[in-house]
Amino acid sequence: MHNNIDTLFNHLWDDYVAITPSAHKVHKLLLGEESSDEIVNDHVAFRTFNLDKTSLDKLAAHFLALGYEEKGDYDFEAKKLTAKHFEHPDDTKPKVFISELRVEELTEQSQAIIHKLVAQMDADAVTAENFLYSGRHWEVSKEEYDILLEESEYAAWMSAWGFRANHFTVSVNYLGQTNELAEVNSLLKEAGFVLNTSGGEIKGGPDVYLAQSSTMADRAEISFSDETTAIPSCFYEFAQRYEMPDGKLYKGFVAASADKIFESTNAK
Ligand code: OOG
Ligand code: NI
Repeated sequence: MHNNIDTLFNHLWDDYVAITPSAHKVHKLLLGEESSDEIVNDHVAFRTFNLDKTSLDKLAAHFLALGYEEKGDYDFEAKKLTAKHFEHPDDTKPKVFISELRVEELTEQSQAIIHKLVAQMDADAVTAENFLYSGRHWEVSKEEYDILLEESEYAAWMSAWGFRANHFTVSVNYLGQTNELAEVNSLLKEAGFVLNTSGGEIKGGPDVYLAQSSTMADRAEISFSDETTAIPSCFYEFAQRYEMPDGKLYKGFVAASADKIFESTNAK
């Protein structure tokens, strides 16, 4: 486990940009060349399988040890996912969103593949300091990836990329250039980025105190056991939070919006 939050997020970021080169370009675009401002991170998201060795709670333990607290839970019935979000008492620290695939709800064939992959992982790996950015702990073939992909894009993504930040999220509230998500989206599109349009370019809005958008994932090369090929890697998200009636910014997530954000790793 890490003993320093900022060091952990720096490692997560380095691992993430290595397979998400557009993240650097997004930073440049939103900060402008001259600016010395920094991007504030709204949240970082992780994915996993709900098996003993890899459960959401095992990932969450890394954040609980750093003072994070569990705040909300979410269910995505059709995608067979359960999720929780975590906040730190110091609210300059990014929130954390962790989901897990309910493996037992998949077909026998997909379950067998996932069990075979996770069986290759050392049970102690999950507590290692670098676990949250350690990637995949197994060999997987393109054929297995394709079988999973037919049933669950999430399962396929996990089988290929393993444990790492799935996305970082720009806090639009703290941008210098504009604080409107629609304007951020325009800038992104003018610069040629492809946005996730599932459920509309902007998911949510002032009525649910959270508006979100995201790029479609970059593509990066992955070494399968039988071939090397490019598949969707990670994406970048943008979040604008609104004040609740008590005057405080909403800190939770919105299941209906999240359901669509997951689709940012679909093949375009
Ligand atoms: C997480 C999708 C949900 C959000 O901000 O609602 C999400 C994922 O794609 O793993 O990040
Ligand atoms: Ni997110």
